[in-house]
Amino acid sequence: MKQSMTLIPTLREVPADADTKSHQLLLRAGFIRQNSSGVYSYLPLARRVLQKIETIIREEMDHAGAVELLMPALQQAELWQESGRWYTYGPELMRLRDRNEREFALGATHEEVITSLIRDEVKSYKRLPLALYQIQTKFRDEKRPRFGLLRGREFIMKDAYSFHSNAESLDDVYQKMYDAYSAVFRRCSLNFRAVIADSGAMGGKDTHEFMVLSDIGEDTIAYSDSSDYAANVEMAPVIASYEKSGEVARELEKVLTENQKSIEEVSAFLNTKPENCIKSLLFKVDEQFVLVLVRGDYEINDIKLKNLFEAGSVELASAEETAEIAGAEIGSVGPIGIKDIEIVADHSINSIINGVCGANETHYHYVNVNPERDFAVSRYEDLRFIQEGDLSPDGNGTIKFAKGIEVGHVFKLGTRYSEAMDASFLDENGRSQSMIMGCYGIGVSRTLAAVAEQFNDERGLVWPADLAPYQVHIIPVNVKDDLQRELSEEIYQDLKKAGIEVLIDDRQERPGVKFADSDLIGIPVRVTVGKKAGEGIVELKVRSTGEVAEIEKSGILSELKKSLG
Ligand code: 9G3
Repeated sequence: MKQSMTLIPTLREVPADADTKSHQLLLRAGFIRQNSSGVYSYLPLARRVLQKIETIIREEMDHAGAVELLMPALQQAELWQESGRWYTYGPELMRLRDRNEREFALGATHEEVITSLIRDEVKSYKRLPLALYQIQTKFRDEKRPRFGLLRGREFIMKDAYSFHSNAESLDDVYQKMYDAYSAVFRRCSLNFRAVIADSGAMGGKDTHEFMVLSDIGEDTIAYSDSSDYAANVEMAPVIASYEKSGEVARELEKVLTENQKSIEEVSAFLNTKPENCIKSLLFKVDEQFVLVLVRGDYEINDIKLKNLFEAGSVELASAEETAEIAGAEIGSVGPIGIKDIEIVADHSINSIINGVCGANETHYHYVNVNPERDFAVSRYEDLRFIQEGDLSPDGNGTIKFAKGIEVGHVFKLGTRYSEAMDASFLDENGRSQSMIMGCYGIGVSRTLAAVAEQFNDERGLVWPADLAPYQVHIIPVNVKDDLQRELSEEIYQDLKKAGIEVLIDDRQERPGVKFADSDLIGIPVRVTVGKKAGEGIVELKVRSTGEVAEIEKSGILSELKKSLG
């Protein structure tokens, strides 16, 4: 490809609103341009990288036994009403009306569409298992699009769905997809971990997220420093034993704690420690209020709370609701004297003797609080966030945290959609059963950004050979010089004939501009045709290592095969 014929609008300056390295570089190197918030055009270089990522995904999906189809982005509301999600999703689901005022959603995901397709076409267990995938644009009206392609409102996803007559078959395909995802991200040269995740609103049980380790990741991974245990911090279980101090229980006492609200303030004021305090927070779980207790040095994990109650929504009670129910402001709430509200506690409460808690009276706390003596708890559960230094849930080593970018997510869905939408089959005994489903997603455009985030240096992008938009970048230093222009053209033709993807910078630009652009774009190998063109000598430079070598024209191909691996 001649650079004078394509569109690579590089920028000198760093765009002000670009908030991460990959976003800055993809803009500056002329890979993407923003159309509106969270909506981008993929310019020719980005399109070529996407194509390579998609090819890797197709190869691994096909190898896993999945078959590609393409579903509509325009999805009739009736399908989402059948699954119930028309009513549970808010403004994030983009909706529109057609010319006849009929309601549609722009596809945020395709469980409803694929289930409605399969329920019409598959009736017998003999046709199962079936695994179908597509690579398609998704729409989600994110409240805060950011980080360029990492969190967009329109993005490219590979989404796959599998249908089974029994759980073993789902387990088999789930494992095949899990292995396929590992292969995809390995072939994309990404530093990733498969982590145990929370299935959230998707229902079902097993689910794993594929996380690319990155400081700008929005998810926190809890991983063991001595085993391959890794989980999304939202769901990592806590296996902790809380030793009780041997002290004798003292008499309960109410004390004035004027304007002391936070655990830190109260414990300091009362000359004790946060781990001796009972943090009490009122939550609204679906429509009922629940008082949740956790030791003062820990945080309540609202995802665990939601899963415990199998709730649709969990949120902190407002200050007004708290005042009305506990008769005090949020910093003075406690379990003693609370009426008609269920009280659940994290196991960590068990270690407290002569502790501190809110007195349900603003500016007052109790000291010498002893659980079970001074208040009853309906259930002790694992309700806290795991912390660094905790024992790893697999018993091996201790937990450390890392930030991750979620690039893939695999789910065992069970019959959540097939029951809601009546996708059933006749089993070998002629009995009608709901199909068992799995679903599997890869953020394709997000993967491109994750690669850009992982592979760059101070001069620009540094694409891994298998994903680069081109393999070789030919730079004639001065296109007005006949020798340089002709030799560059000759090498360009030779490489194309040899099946190498080559970009030639045939623009009439100063050498400095060409080299800066070439570093920015990040093509793995550069061939510079300069002063020694007359002797048939060119310079080869490997972008990732900076290694340079002078090569005879005749030796270029063999050299390139080495550099490109
Ligand atoms: C929506 C909106 C946002 C959503 C969803 C639905 C996330 C939604 C979860 C999934 C589950 C799997 C198939 C591929 C793999 C992931 N955000 N999810 O369902 F309407 Cl607005 O997408 N879907």
